[in-house]
Amino acid sequence: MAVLFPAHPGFRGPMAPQRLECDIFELEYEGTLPPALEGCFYRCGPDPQFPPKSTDDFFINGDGVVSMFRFRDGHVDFRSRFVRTEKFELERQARRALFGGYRNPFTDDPEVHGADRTTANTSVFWYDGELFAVKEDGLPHRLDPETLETRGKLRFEGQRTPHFTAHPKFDPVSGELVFYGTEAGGLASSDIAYCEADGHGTLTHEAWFEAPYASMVHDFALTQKYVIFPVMPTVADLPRMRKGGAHFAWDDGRETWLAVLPRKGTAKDVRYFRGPARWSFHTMNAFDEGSRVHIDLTVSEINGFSYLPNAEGKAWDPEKARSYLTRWTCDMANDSERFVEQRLSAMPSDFYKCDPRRATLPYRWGFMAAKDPDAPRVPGAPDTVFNTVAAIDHQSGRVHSYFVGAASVVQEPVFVQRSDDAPEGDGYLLAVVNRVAEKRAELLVLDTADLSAGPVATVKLPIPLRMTFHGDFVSGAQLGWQDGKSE
Ligand code: V55
Ligand code: FE
Repeated sequence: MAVLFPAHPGFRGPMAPQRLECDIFELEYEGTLPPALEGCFYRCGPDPQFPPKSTDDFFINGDGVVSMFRFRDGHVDFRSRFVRTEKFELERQARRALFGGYRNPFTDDPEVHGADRTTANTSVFWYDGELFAVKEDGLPHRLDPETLETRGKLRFEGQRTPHFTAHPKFDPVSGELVFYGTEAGGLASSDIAYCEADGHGTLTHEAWFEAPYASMVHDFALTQKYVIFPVMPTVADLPRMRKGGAHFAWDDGRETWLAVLPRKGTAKDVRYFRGPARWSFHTMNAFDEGSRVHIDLTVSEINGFSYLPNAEGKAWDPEKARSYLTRWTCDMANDSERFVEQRLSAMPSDFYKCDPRRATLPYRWGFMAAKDPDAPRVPGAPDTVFNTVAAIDHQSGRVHSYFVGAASVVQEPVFVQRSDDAPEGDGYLLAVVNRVAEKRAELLVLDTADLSAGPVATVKLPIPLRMTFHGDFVSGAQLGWQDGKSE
């Protein structure tokens, strides 16, 4: 008998499972740590606790790991912990994988039937003084912001949806949290539950509507007046799942449907705008301009995940899978049933952020991980990895960027404002970079005032950090730290 992860590249080289739970105190760093960074930078990503039941398992099915860079009084400490989901605890007891393929309960061992399968592996967010890790097929798991211990799940009183998006939005004007659950009515159902909560733990709105088909709605868009759910042809199918097949397949025979609802609207208010088959993982921001609703998001012609099957068995085309910052516009005043599409940047990009103070509002600055297509491939890494941190100035259309170096892969950059009253977009970007050949990672601190100048500080890790999806910065003030009292 052997205990081995699959031999394919998704589990080897830079993608090798790490299963890292560790504390590293007093990380090395070069440069100057700006005072704005007093606080914690959290990230969430998948890492399989055990070799999967199937050798063709893929990356997004890994167990959730949350890592933390803790900046305090000029010191940086690192910590990482698995999220103690029900799946994690059951498998740890058994010392092997009990749950099968990505979001397919029919591939699980019978003994775990009915257990919570979510891995909480996609993103972290801070809400009402608490830290949460979440994946879109379950509820957020509450984490202690210092120890990263798991402390139960978030379910609002009266909440009906059992699922919670990994991309909740915060309305900076009202302080509301806006989220949704897909497949809310059960596996492969087309029910979307649209929810709003106030800033202090009370659910204020939950409206279910039926989308034109059951699809992965990984992110959505929010303005002051509207909420928009992009239904795109990454389609869920129950009969396929029952046969042990994939939860989702790409089916470009279908159109893209944008479900637009007025804020706090219900099923009767849904208006659809259609367009050609498109895929988007992430939204940068959205806003109202008169009767028009603009949605800025990354758009590709097919799903970016090479390992999702094609409904018609077509081969995955990496060119069509490249995604670009794009603006979709819906005009609520005319009776068109189509949305208008405009590409905003020629550089492939994803993993977007905006200044949270301008979310839902007209805005100037957007931040992203981008790809300089002329840089040499990173050996062993997928071709889709990013090598550049970039900011777009929507006023001029100009993109400012910093190439992170050869044989290096950059993860999602996270924005930290220089101060509470700093102008929009003025501050820092925190980005984890893997130096693949050297098998170690760095955290770059870039100043948005001059991105191309390179990092103002570089924090060094003695190990690589497996690819993560999304992160968030939580300030010392939010964490309740007392000024000048180091621990
Ligand atoms: C994404 C990630 C997921 C997932 C579905 O960023 C989509 C895209 C980490 O898990 O389950
Ligand atoms: Fe995401």
